[in-house]
Amino acid sequence: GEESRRSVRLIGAPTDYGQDRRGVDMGPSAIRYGGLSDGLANAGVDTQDAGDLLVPRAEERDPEYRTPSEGKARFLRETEDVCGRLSNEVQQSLADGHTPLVLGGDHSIAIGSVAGAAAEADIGAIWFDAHADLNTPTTTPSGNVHGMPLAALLGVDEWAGVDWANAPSLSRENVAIVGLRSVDDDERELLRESEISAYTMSEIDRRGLANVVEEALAVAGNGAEGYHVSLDLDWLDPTIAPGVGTPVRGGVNYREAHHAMEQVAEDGGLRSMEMVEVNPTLDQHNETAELAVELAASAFGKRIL
Ligand code: 6HN
Ligand code: MN
Ligand code: MN
Ligand code: MN
Repeated sequence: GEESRRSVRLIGAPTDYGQDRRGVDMGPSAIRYGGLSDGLANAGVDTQDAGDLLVPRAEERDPEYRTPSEGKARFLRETEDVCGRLSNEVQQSLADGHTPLVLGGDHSIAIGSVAGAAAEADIGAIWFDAHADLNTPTTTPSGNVHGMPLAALLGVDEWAGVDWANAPSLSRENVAIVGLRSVDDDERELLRESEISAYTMSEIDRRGLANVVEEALAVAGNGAEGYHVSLDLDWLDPTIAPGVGTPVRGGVNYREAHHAMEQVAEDGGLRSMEMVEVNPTLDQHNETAELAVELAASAFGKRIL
C-alpha cells in the first residue's frame, strides 16, 4: 500500500512570562520567517498552520500574583491559562490526525504541550536542553517558570498539587534529558535519587551523542505510546545558537544536533514536538530560528539521498 504522509500542525505559543529576557515571545514569528513551512515541505510532510494562541502582554499583567502555597513563580496564573489552552490545541491536533509542532515562547509552555500530548496516551519525553528544568516554586533560584516545566510534568513536590493542563503527565522512567551542563543544587539532588535518565555533556563527550540519543530514545519509548521531543535551542552551543535567553557554553554542535534529529526521524516514535526559547532580539540575523527550522526538517525525516 501507499505510505501515508505525516501531517504537521504548527501551533504558536508566543509567551515570555517564564523568564527575564524579554523578546522570546517573538519566537514563533522568527521561526516562521526562518522558512519553517518550506523546510517541512522539503522533509516531505504536509503542514498546516493553526496560527498563534492569543497571549496577553506581560505589561498588562501582575507578575507577582500567587497564592501563599505557590512559592515563587512569576506569572504563574498567566502560564496556567496559556498552558491550558495549548494543551487543548495539542490534543485536538492529535485527534485530527496531525502531529503537533509547538513554537515557543519560553519553555514554560511545555507544561501545556506535553499535557496535551499525554492526555489520551501514556507517553515519554526527550528533553534536549542545557538545563534540567526541574525546579519548583520553592527550589527555584530565579522565580522563572521556564526553569520548572519538567518538574511540573512529573509532579515533583509542590507541583504534585497542580490540577491544571492535565499535568502531571509523565513518569520518570520514560524521561530522558540530553545535553545537561547547568544544573541547580536541588535539581542535582533530584536527579541523583530518581529514575530520570540524565545525560550530561561530559557523558556525550565520552560516549558520543549518537549512542546517548539511541539510549534516550529507548528510555522515552519503552512501554510508551510514542514520545514528545522538547527542543530548547540553548541545547546547542551558543556559537551556533546565540538567540536564546540563557545560553551556556559547551553545547552540542551543528552536525551532532542534526544527527540527533535524524535519529528521532528514523526511530518513528515521535508523537509531538516543540521548539522553545528562540529570542530574535538576542540573535544574529535570525540564525537561531533558521537553525530551528533545519532541525525540525531533520526530525521530520528530511533526506539528503
Ligand atoms: N530554560 N535553572 C535556572 C532557573 O532559573 O531555574 C535556569 C533555567 C533555564 C530554563 O532554559 O528553559
Ligand atoms: Mn496519559
Ligand atoms: Mn535551557
Ligand atoms: Mn529549557
